Amino acid sequence: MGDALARLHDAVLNGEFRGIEGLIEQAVAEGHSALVILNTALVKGLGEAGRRFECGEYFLPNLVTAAKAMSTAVAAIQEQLTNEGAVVDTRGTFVIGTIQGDVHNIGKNIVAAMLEASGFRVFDLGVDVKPEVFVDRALEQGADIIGISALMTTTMSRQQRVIELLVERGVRDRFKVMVGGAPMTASWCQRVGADDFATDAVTGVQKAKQLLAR
Ligand code: B12
Repeated sequence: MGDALARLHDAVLNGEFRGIEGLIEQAVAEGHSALVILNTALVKGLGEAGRRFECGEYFLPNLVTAAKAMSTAVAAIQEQLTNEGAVVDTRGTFVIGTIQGDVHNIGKNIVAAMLEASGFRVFDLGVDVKPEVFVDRALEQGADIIGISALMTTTMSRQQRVIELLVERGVRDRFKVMVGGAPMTASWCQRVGADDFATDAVTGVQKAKQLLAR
């Protein structure tokens, strides 16, 4: 790992959000692409913070500052992440949000940035989004794909509610639906009646393109 990448990894892990934009600039100056910075430094740093939280070495305040450092770094790199795609044509409209009860948005924001980089028009509904709001906004925006993020086993079930509402309103076949987030599996995707799922942004974008090609 380059010098700036290693320092970025540690800055996220240690929750040192002040000055993290400067480290991003340094990593870019060292010639690293936004995707490399994201995957080799930032995601790994936050992953290690998550591991430490799981085994009791880190407490919630540590996780909060690590997440703040990650969010600051992702915001600093977002424009470059989008520019790296440099796609001119619009592939389709993607309405994305984190489901009700869940405020995890780091991964969702990365997916949104990478979708934009790949030519999608993205409407980001934010976090803690009610199932009804997914459906209303998708109809308003003429979405092609609805993407529902959930990071917790306790909030996953509400993804299913979005699909039930689409069926109840007789509009299920107007949209492709993707469920996303670390706890997603093929069997969960099938059980809730989604069209596809992803547990990382790169696969998510690939699958979104495939869904529209069908
Ligand atoms: C950072 C973090 C936080 C931060 C979130 C900050 C933020 N702005 O997002 C803070 C500190 C606020 C937080 C709070 C909580 N958290 Co938390 N958190 C995490 C942690 C460490 C990392 C999540 C993350 O950002 N990962 C990095 C990103 C890049 O990865 P990702 O989120 O998986 O996203 C990728 C994919 O999932 C996919 N993807 C995501 N969304 C979508 C959407 C679509 C459409 C597609 C296609 C793909 C896709 O692509 C993304 C990019 O590659 C995880 C542990 C872990 N290892 O996942 C716990 C974790 C998710 N949290 C957990 C818990 C319990 C909580 C709290 C309840 C803690 C508490 N006691 O208060 C609260 C809940 C708050 C709430 N109501 O939502 C648990 C959930 C357990 C469970 N039952 O499922 C975890 C698993 C930790 C643990 N093992 O205990 N958390």
